[in-house]
Amino acid sequence: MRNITVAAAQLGPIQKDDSRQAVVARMIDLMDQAKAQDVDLIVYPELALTTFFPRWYHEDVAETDIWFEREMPNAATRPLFERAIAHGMAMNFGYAELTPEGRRFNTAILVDREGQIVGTYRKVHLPGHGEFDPERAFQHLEKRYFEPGDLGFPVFDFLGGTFGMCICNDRRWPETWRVMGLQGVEMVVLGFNTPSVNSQDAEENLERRLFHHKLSVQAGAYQNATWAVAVAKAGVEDGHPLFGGSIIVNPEGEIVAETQTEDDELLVHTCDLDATTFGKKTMFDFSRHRRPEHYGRIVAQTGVERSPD
Ligand code: CDT
Repeated sequence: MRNITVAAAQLGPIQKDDSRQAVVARMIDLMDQAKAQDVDLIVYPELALTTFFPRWYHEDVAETDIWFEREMPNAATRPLFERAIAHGMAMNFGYAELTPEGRRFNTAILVDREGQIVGTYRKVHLPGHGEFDPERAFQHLEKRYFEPGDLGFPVFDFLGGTFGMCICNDRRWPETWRVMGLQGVEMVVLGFNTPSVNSQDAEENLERRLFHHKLSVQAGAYQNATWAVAVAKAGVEDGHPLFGGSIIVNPEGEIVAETQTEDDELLVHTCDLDATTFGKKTMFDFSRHRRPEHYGRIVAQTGVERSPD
């Protein structure tokens, strides 16, 4: 057995005026609760340090600089790193990254028990739009404020296993999971901020939106025989609701733990990384069963085409 006790540290809403310091204090509180349950790895949401700012339109992208981190750790997040080191706890969280070259990414990091950043991931599948869209009930401007990630989907030797990351909308794309599956991933950690309503379809209900979220994570876990830990930022942020539904999913695709609120809430589960072996050696033994000679379209085209193979 290779047991890892993991905590999904769901965050409730973060308002526009909430300071980084106040958010980090909430994250530390969840970390202390996790320590009391002997957690090895704590996973926080996408853009964990701020409100989900891509809902706000700015003509001048530079006006969003206040939501970005220029270095990590920094003055605001150092207390989080220090507490993690004191607890000997590894962590994962997302934030808006502004590089020294002025590039902007929606980023997540894996931090080891000694507080070292050992893995960086930059969100590849940016949802939404790049210009103000008057047709939508609210904006989702990730394509305006971020570049698509430039690091692919790497996996990392971490806590005695093989770990990967993705962020929010990435979970809906089977390519995300398979690229990590092909590297033998054993646990995928991801954070999300998902609106409870569809800005382009007021009829779509929350039940269906949660179904699509769970369907995506459960399918990704099952089809790649990996654990998955999906963590929400939830609740009403500046009048805009985000759903909860943080889940831990086993390599059979079954939900083994799920949050019940839209507030700060901790889910803890002990995951045996060896539980990934059965699926990887049988149904999803890729080396025996995959037929890549028939998958060329997956990398050759983006949109739908009926041209001959
Ligand atoms: N943050 C994020 O990626 N949210 C998306 C919703 C996009 S709606 C335009 C998601 O896939 O949950």
